[in-house]
Amino acid sequence: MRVAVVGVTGMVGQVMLKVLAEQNFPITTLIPVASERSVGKEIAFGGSTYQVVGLETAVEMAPDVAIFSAGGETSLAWAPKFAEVGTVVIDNSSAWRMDPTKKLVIPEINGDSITAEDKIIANPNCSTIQMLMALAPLHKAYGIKRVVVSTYQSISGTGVAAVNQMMNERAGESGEMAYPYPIDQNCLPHCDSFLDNGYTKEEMKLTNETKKILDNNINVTATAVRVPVQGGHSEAINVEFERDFDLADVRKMLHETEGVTLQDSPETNTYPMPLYAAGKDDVFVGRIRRDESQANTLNMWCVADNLRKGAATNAVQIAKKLIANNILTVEMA
Ligand code: 2RA
Repeated sequence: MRVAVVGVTGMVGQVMLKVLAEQNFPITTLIPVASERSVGKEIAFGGSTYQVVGLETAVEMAPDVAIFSAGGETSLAWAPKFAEVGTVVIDNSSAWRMDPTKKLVIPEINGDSITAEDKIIANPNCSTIQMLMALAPLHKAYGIKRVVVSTYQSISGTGVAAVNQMMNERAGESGEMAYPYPIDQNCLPHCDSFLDNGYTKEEMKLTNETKKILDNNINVTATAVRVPVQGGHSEAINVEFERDFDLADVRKMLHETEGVTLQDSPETNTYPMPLYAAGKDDVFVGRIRRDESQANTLNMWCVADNLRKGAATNAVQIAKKLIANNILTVEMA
């Protein structure tokens, strides 16, 4: 299969290459795509070396799949051009997520909704993916009415400049400022830009994407906070159900959910932490307990690697779903 990775030199692009290799995705030709300043750079993959090409050239090469992580503007301008030559685009930006004609997919939840007509498929936001991986099985069992979520998002979600700022601050050095305030030793209730309703775009992604993927009747209110953690997003989730639940059943359901690992044993200080979730593909759930202040309501703590299941791994899993559902065919070697 001819696979383009658009934004290949970025943090998510690099993780995409890693995950494609780890999962033995059936690539016969890799087409690494980046901005003009990177054209000609060599990328090692699967025992071969490939040269980075620009977008125009990549479209002419008509890959079977193009996995994008190159920002919304590039996706809006170029995803349709790839689709026109028959490429299936899986886009990690927010550009297409709320487009009513585009599918927004977490393979374990709604991967089977994809059809051969879907030429541009949107990857949800990282914080949405991990939250819904934990909530989807519980919604089926008890019917979710409302979610109150606070996120503790790693600095890698902002980008390499923010990671550099934090590391410089930690080393007592000055350098490029990605944020107007210090990141290290600080918490910033400011992920993405502010909207007229007082929320940030990041917070409204949790609301809007939950409604699109899981159920339009679910009410979500979010507070997204940037914390001085290099990798891995954490979330404190309070969820109110239509019906009562049994804690043992909740734990059993989550334990049995593919892609979710239960880490919930307070007596042994066992709970999810971003430092230990980094580099892994599962969503880790713990601190499960009844909200004693309100009927039919549960608290939980959820952690995942925002560059893996929150972005690259979910995108690669969508591509694998296309093969499993015979939407993409693998040419025999
Ligand atoms: C963040 N969700 O963590 C975004 C990543 N693009 O800022």
